[in-house]
Amino acid sequence: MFFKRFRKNTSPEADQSTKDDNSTALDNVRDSDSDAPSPELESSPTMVDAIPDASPELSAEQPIESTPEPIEKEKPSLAFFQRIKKGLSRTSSQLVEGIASVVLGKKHIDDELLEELETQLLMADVGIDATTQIIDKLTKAVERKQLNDGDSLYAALQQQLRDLLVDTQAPMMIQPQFADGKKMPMVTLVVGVNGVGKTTTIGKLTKRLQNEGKQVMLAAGDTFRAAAVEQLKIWGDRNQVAVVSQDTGADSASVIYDALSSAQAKGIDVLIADTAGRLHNKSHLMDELAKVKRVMAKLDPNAPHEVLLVLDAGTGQNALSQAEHFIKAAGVTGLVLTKLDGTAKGGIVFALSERFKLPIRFIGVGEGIDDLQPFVADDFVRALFGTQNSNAQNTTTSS
Ligand SMILES: Nc1nc2c(ncn2[C@@H]2O[C@H](COP(=O)(O)OP(=O)(O)OP(=O)(O)O)[C@@H](O)[C@H]2O)c(=O)[nH]1
Ligand SMILES: [Mg+2]
Repeated sequence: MFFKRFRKNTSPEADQSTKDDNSTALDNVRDSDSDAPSPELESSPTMVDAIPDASPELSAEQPIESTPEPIEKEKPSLAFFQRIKKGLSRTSSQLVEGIASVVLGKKHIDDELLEELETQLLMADVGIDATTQIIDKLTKAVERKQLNDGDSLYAALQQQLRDLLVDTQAPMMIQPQFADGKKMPMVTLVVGVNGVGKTTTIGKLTKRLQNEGKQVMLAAGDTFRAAAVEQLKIWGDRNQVAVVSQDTGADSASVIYDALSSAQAKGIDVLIADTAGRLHNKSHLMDELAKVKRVMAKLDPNAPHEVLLVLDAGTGQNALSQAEHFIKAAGVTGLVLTKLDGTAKGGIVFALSERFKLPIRFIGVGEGIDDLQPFVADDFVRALFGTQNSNAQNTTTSS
């Protein structure tokens, strides 16, 4: 069939990450691979900035609510929808305007039309696997005479895109944790290559969690870059939450261990740990993440409860390769796709979804503190196609 001529190419492309020169320096700050919170984990002084007093109702002795809550309960407002729509405008003009010009108004569907549609999907980084799947289904529907003209093809395509995303819609759940009858913080580890938006995402997520009434603490686990701790502290100040840190060059696992210990003592709801950006194909750097996880488990065998992989949507197909490596090394439980506002390659959402079927917890559609939005498949597709209707007001993010 015509679409078979597009060769399947799943090999990692040349790495597009630009800030990738930290491997040697990170090597220098690596500690031994010891599992235990060994002396070197305790060696640097730990600073805890701006800890607000834990409120009485957050005390570790209090009984804990038992029902997990989705992080976002509000119904999307028009502003919410418009923000996503605006953020997706570049992808929308690449993908949807291209498709609309090719498909809409056509009286007949022939191979040539389907081939043009396929090209448009590939150009927007929907990826070969997802594109093949979509075109395959549409071709069968045409053969069965279920689709007769361009307009019906356009509608069916939107449904196919929605179907591809169904498995990935699962909001981040704030799950109360317990050990020995005591409340434990839900630990979220944030990982990804350099510059994808990890720290910014943490800042935005903190605000979102606070709006849900959660007590949050941050761990400055990026001990590599001198400015990294400061950057996290700025977000801490902005949100008025404690940031646990050590000096640049300290052991990341040590910082996160101290932070978890402090968060447990204070009855914090959610501890979010930042990490240094690292190249996904450098195995020794990826091993450091495994060490961070092992050290955390000394304090809570179930921590981290969430490992968020942050991916820059603008890296296109390279995001697939990053995801593959981080899933192996860090046990990723959810994705955050950032910078959807700055790229025409937002079709990567479909490629990721088709390949990994991992929950996409959030999408980043701008640099502002409110520009992190829970991922809702239906909203995403409607925002992309600019087809908001009255249903938008009734869509919730709960799975
Ligand atoms: N337009 C846009 N910019 C974003 C978004 N998310 C993050 N950024 C920007 O991306 C840049 C890098 O963000 P950081 O949060 O520092 O990225 P990082 O992954 O922590 O980087 P390293 O710590 O160096 O690995 C910053 O200028 C952010 O403002 C987004 O959703 N949209
Ligand atoms: Mg950072």
